[in-house]
Amino acid sequence: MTNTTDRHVFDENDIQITDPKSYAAGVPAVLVSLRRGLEQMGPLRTARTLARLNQRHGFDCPGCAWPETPGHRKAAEFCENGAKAVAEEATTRKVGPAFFAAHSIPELLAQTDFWLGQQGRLTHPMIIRPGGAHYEPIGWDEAYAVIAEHLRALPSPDEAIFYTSGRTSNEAAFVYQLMIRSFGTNNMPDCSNMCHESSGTALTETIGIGKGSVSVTDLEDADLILIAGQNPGTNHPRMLSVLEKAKASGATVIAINPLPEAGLLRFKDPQKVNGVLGDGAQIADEFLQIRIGGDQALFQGLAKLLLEEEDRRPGTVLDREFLDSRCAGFEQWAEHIRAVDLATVLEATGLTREQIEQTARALIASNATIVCWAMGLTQQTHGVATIEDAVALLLMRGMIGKPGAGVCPVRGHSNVQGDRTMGIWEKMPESFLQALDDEFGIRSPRRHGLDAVDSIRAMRDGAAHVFMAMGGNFLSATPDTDVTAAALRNCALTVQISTKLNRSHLVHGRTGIILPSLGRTDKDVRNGRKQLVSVEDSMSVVHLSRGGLTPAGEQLRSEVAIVCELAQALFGPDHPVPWRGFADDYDAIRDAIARVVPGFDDFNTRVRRPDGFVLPHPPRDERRFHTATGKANFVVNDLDWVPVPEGRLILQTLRSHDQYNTTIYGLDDRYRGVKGGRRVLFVNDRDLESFGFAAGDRVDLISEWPRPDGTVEARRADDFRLVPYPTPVGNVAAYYPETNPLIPLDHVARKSNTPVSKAVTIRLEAHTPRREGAAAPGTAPGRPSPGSPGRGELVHRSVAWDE
Ligand SMILES: Nc1nc2c(c(=O)[nH]1)N[C@H]1C(S)=C(S)[C@@H](COP(=O)(O)OP(=O)(O)OC[C@H]3O[C@@H](n4cnc5c(=O)[nH]c(N)nc54)[C@H](O)[C@@H]3O)O[C@H]1N2
Ligand SMILES: Nc1nc2c(c(=O)[nH]1)N[C@H]1C(S)=C(S)[C@@H](COP(=O)(O)OP(=O)(O)OC[C@H]3O[C@@H](n4cnc5c(=O)[nH]c(N)nc54)[C@H](O)[C@@H]3O)O[C@H]1N2
Ligand SMILES: [Mo]
Repeated sequence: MTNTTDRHVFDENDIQITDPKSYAAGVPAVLVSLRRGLEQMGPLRTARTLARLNQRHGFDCPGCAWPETPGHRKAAEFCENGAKAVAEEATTRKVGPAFFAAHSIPELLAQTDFWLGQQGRLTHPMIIRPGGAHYEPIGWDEAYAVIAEHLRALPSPDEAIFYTSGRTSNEAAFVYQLMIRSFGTNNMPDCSNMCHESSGTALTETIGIGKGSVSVTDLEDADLILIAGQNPGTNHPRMLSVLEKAKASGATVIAINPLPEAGLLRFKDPQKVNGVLGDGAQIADEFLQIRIGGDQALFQGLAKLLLEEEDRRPGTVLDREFLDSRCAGFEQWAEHIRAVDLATVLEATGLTREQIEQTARALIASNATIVCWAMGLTQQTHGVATIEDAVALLLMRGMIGKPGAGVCPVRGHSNVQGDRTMGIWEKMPESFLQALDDEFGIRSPRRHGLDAVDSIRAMRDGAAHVFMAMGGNFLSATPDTDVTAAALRNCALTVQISTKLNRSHLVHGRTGIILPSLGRTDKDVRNGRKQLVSVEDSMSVVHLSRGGLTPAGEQLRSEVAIVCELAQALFGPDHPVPWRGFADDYDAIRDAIARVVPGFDDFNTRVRRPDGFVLPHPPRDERRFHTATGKANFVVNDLDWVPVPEGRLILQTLRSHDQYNTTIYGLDDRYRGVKGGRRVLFVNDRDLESFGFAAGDRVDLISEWPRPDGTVEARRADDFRLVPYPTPVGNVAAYYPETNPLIPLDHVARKSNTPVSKAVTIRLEAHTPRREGAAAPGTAPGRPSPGSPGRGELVHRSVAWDE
């Protein structure tokens, strides 16, 4: 496997560590994006592709869900990591029948995620039959027939599971959920279950709609912006330009994070001369280095200080008019908050009293406050409660439904919000199901379906037998990798509709099928006409996306076509849904969406406007709250936080600067000073010392989970380098998905069932190399552990550019 002449060969044990950077973007970012494009696509395709990224006549960036600035788009409305996402998809490397013939499943399982992703675009439908070791080509019609046969053979439709990742367009998502509900189940887990489910749950309960209430303009107009549990420099880089603008017009930005993330400290805008030459703009005015899981304590502590100031100087803090006319539950909540013990708040947050008082003063001084957040808040046991307390902090001062103020959950996948709007949810409300039934003459099932965690349980326990995924990488994205692997292998059939090879293709059911699909950048022609799709960004703006690249092969089909063709095979010619018409003309799908989904009237016309259109949002538009009380709700939550048990550490699992979720772009985390490897554990100097380790030591991570019977379940992830880092004492960080085998399936957030990826109790052991060939724990002998990708060095096949 070794080819030392190849310049891409990495020895993951040869990791270089330098000091973390205190600024994001700038010239290195421009260079990295061009280099990645050239490596994957060659010069012509790179120039052509990047010129269309996020432009009105181009395609929506398959990176994050951050909106485009309406009206004035720059020539280059993208970031380094958007360019990497595009290069990853628009690559000219290919994975076809010859590749699968050459590599058996055990061989592929031994490769790293990085290596798998680097092999290129999937080009042919493939099948692996019971007992087989290789995927083999299969025709589309035969593949559909195999899937339909398996689905029809199930005793109940609820024994099938249909996953969705968040890149799927509105049109594809709508026909997909229509097929699934026509089949008879609501088992529709999606990546949102592992992402912003806590936000959706908290916002629905408090303000009556599970979406953010602000626009880009609001951010620019804000007086005060809190950014909690989010790393925009890496994951939403275009947000930095907006923050820079907000600051130029006087906003104060407070970053709340256990880590001093580069993007929050300083930002150099590569689009501007001073960004290239100068020191860049200071983004965060204050950095609250909070302990992992301390945010609810911070929000409750702040609320208490605000209530006390109102007592001292009545009428100066609370928006009484708003509270009286628009809110419910304030008095009860305030009574609860007054009883909060500030000593506990200081212990839970690790902050000083002065820091909290200063933040309280900033909240009182601000006439327009926005709270932004992402995974640092949602992936916590008390994620829903934390967000409800953040909302309460805004509501008490009337900070919603007015310019420059509101809630801003910053979404991940580029259409994760749109997929939900289109009905990808295991518990869509009755009004949606009824509208769907009325439009199509079907009978949607009413019983709620399974989310991601419950789907794994069902497959593990033999209660579900067919698993199908519209994009994503279910195995690597979900917690408890070995348990998920066993669950998937327990299925009769697994089907992956994908653009790129990933670990989920290698851990399959008795029969496994791969269906290669077009991506966002690809030209989609049906019936001689170029088809358009639409997406909804993090701020509820719906707009078109038009791919333009020549697809990786003749065999690729669009997600819409795949769903409609499978539905025809499954339901036969007499089904009431016009599948054929939908596959040939996406305008017809949009016309149906317009009749079923609120806010989409005149969809086909409005989506063709230059900047698309904004969906209704009652709290933002008219300060109306469609909750059970008809008002904005203050919810009383007991204070919860994450103490560090003696001799243990709390691990958060996060993204490096060189990955898109489970897709690994490269092995460098530039802003955090890591080069050439991913198996690192960021740890405070004092913990290094107290545990008797030195920088660079190799350790094994063992997570501990108490069973109901009092015993402890241990999970391991082996061989991580210790990297001293400015993280709070007792709190450590490492990358996902390498650490997912450590997260117990039952470690979930209350109410949202989201895996708690940001607070896992672990201990360290000095790394003991395992005997060569010995099976990793949790796997059958001879079968490589799906969660511990092999350390095989990276070897690139030579590829010929076709453009
Ligand atoms: N380039 C790139 N862009 C992406 C993605 C990607 O992988 N790569 N993924 C996309 C997706 S799906 C998503 S959901 C988003 C994710 O965007 P983020 O949520 O920014 O992603 P994470 O890397 O998980 O970072 C979580 C941040 O929360 C902090 N944190 C951890 N625990 C706590 C805590 O208890 N309290 C507080 N206050 N902070 C905490 C971490 O230090 C880190 O800065 O990005 C999207 N955009
Ligand atoms: N430990 C830990 N686990 C986490 C997280 C964490 O912070 N820590 N974050 C969670 C979050 S926020 C999320 S959103 C999930 C992400 O979970 P997923 O969305 O399931 O994972 P991705 O890595 O984004 O999926 C990548 C795969 O999608 C396929 N793909 C890409 N584009 C397309 C397309 O256009 N069409 C189709 N059909 N396929 C496509 C490719 O085959 C690629 O390999 O992971 C979650 N898991
Ligand atoms: Mo996400």
